[in-house]
Amino acid sequence: MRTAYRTCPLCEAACGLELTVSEDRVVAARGDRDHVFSHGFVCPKGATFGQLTGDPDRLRQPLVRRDGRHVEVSWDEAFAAVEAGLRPLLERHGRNALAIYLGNPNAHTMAGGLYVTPMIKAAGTRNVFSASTVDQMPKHVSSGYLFGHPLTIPVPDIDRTDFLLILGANPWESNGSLATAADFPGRLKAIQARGGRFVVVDPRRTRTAEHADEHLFIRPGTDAYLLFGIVHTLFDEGLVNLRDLAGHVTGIDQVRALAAGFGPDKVAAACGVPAERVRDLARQLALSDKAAVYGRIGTCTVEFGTLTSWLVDVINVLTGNLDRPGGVMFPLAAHLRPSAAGPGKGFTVGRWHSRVRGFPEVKGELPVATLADEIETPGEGQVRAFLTVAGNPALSTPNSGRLDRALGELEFMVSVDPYLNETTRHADVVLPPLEATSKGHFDFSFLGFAVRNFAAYSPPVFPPVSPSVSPSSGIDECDILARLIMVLTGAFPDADAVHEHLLTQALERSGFAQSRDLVRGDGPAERLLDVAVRSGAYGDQFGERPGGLSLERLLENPHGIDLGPLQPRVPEILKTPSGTIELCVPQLAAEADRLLAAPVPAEEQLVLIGRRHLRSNNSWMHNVPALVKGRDRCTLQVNPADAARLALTDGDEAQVTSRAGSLTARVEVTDRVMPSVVSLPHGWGHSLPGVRLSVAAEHPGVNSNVLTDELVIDPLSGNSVLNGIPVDIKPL
Ligand SMILES: Nc1nc2c(c(=O)[nH]1)N[C@H]1C(S)=C(S)[C@@H](COP(=O)(O)OP(=O)(O)OC[C@H]3O[C@@H](n4cnc5c(=O)[nH]c(N)nc54)[C@H](O)[C@@H]3O)O[C@H]1N2
Ligand SMILES: Nc1nc2c(c(=O)[nH]1)N[C@H]1C(S)=C(S)[C@@H](COP(=O)(O)OP(=O)(O)OC[C@H]3O[C@@H](n4cnc5c(=O)[nH]c(N)nc54)[C@H](O)[C@@H]3O)O[C@H]1N2
Ligand code: SF4
Ligand SMILES: [Mo]
Repeated sequence: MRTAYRTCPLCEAACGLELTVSEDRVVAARGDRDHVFSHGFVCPKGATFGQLTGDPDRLRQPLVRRDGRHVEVSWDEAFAAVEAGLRPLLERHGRNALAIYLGNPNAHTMAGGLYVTPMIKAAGTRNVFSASTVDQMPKHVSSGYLFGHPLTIPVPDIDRTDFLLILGANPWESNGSLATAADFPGRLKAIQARGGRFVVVDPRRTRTAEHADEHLFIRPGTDAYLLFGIVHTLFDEGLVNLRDLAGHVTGIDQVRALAAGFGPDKVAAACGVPAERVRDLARQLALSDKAAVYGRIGTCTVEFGTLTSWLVDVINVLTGNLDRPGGVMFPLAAHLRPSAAGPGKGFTVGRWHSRVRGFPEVKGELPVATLADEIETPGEGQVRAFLTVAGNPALSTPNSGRLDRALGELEFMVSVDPYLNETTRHADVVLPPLEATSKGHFDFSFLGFAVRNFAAYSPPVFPPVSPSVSPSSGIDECDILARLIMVLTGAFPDADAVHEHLLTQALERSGFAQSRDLVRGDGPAERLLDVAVRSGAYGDQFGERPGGLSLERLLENPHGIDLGPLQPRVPEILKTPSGTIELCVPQLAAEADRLLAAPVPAEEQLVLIGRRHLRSNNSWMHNVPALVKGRDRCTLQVNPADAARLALTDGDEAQVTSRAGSLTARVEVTDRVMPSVVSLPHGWGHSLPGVRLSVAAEHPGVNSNVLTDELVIDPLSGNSVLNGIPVDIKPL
């Protein structure tokens, strides 16, 4: 037995784990008490890390579908099958005949951070889709317009704030998102312990809401009204105070004019939050010395998602809390560098459009809500082949019943995924990456959203065995993606040539092309990390700044390296054409007008929202016994008043129907959901034929995305609407 330290790769909190390890498996996992960021915190998912990586249902060899059945083959056979399936098809129908879908775990792997972008380039298709358009795309778009770059997203400085307003987030169970904060619950309690307050706005009384100083119910999809009501009050009561941002903001008068139509009485009628509470929130935000507004997925997965995400930061700006300790701030990750001085090009969308419904490209991708259209609709540019990496769109995207049928019509499909699940069952070839314990880990995605700057790298716990030594051993995900790049380009003799090419590119981009011999690292991802970190904000600049960060220094510090509290970054970080925070662009002004003209949602219409549980992670962790045992969690929560009206009692089966589909769910009567709102978690529905998830099959649940509607989207970002879905409910 030995001890190994490793960052948990399962959610955005990036906790340090202390693993007890035998020769070939993780025997126990607990929080790493010496970790500079998580200080010993762990949740039930991190604690079952060993069971997850040791899951007997995990694929360890590639699968190829023969006569409708998936059979194990060697890696060479699998890549030959990919080549045979893909190359002629792309030659005949063109590059756009291939669609790519990138799922959430790409944000949690080094391969996702380093090899996915080159793979998309190699594919040369415009049909790129990802979990971003069922998640945070509105925040990218609003940040792009405000600050000039879609990744310039401010995070709440929760360790120093006095007052935090949380909308549409439940970090007590999700552990936070677009705000990496290990032990989010502990950090929220610390606000209260130092005399501060936090308020939660949510249609459901979540665990976060229970611990809050105040919880306000809100009608799903109506946060934009509430936030506009706050903006209106800030102007109306003379509470606007830019503080240090004065001179760095343009567009204030336009925002004042837009907000004029959203008086507290008007917004109260639309969102259900009383007018006096709207005014009071504005006053608390303006009068607290340090205040922050934080909105997350409940504010994104709605029809006015970009407008809502924008309003969150408009308030942070108008109260002078953006880029200020205790407000919302911009992290500086170790693998990145501060920007060059001066304005930038700004943010634009629409370099191309989706073929069938004409949606603009955003951040290089198209809305996943239109993927089925692209597969089903004949004509030039029709999608005929599909590549998924770490995604389960058959469960996680809207009207997934339709998408599931469309996947069955494809001519060829490849999935890079460790499970044969609801999506990969359609694949002709499944390429399973090594388990997390056999790969290194660095959070390229999340360190840029951390509420305190820090860096950590974890080496593989079990060094991978080459498939030439043991044919049943997997290959690293970077090698899988490199071999896909070979197939897609036809340009490289082997995976090593791809790795070498990317390393040369990275060195050139960093300005250290001459330092090739100084690069360290056992694997290709590690070498790219070394280049990024050494040329990054805190790096040793390949010896120019002795004592600076490098892969070597990260390896010497298995509990991570603390890089201090967040620092102000305005104006360096602003890359809009004017070099200011552009508070009001025409796209958002038009959205505000659209909201003003929109019919106020009918109060008696039943609407569906989702629900995350501490022991789930989207769709893919229901095969770990410890995480699914106990009471059935896939229930339809119904408010007692609605239950009485619909003649439903606790434990009944109900038929739930939307424009998109219909399903049967077990009813749980609870006043945790507000009247006219019902809640069903997503990521369930594991009873489809061809799936190899033996534990999940015993607790299948139902797929809530059968009900969500692919025809309604947030127009500015292309994001799906997954909350506030109109439904009819009948007892069975
Ligand atoms: N109704 C509703 N739908 C939702 C949401 C909601 O709130 N409500 N939430 C949305 C959100 S926020 C998200 S992010 C999406 C998630 O949507 P997806 O990313 O499509 O789905 P996941 O369930 O995260 O599936 C992850 C897949 O990655 C595989 N995987 C796990 N680890 C690895 C790895 O290391 N490498 C590779 N290659 N594969 C791996 C798993 O086996 C699984 O197939 O769901 C969205 N869908
Ligand atoms: N345990 C667990 N942790 C996870 C995940 C998981 O599946 N399980 N998924 C991970 C992923 S991929 C992500 S993106 C993050 C998401 O992290 P969070 O954003 O914290 O996600 P949720 O827990 O879904 O919280 C969203 C809240 O919004 C509420 N809501 C719904 N509609 C509205 C609305 O219109 N207005 C308002 N104000 N609220 C609304 C819901 O009731 C819910 O409580 O979690 C991550 N962490
Ligand atoms: S909170 Fe997230 S990172 Fe921390 S142990 Fe749980 S799943 Fe892992
Ligand atoms: Mo997500």
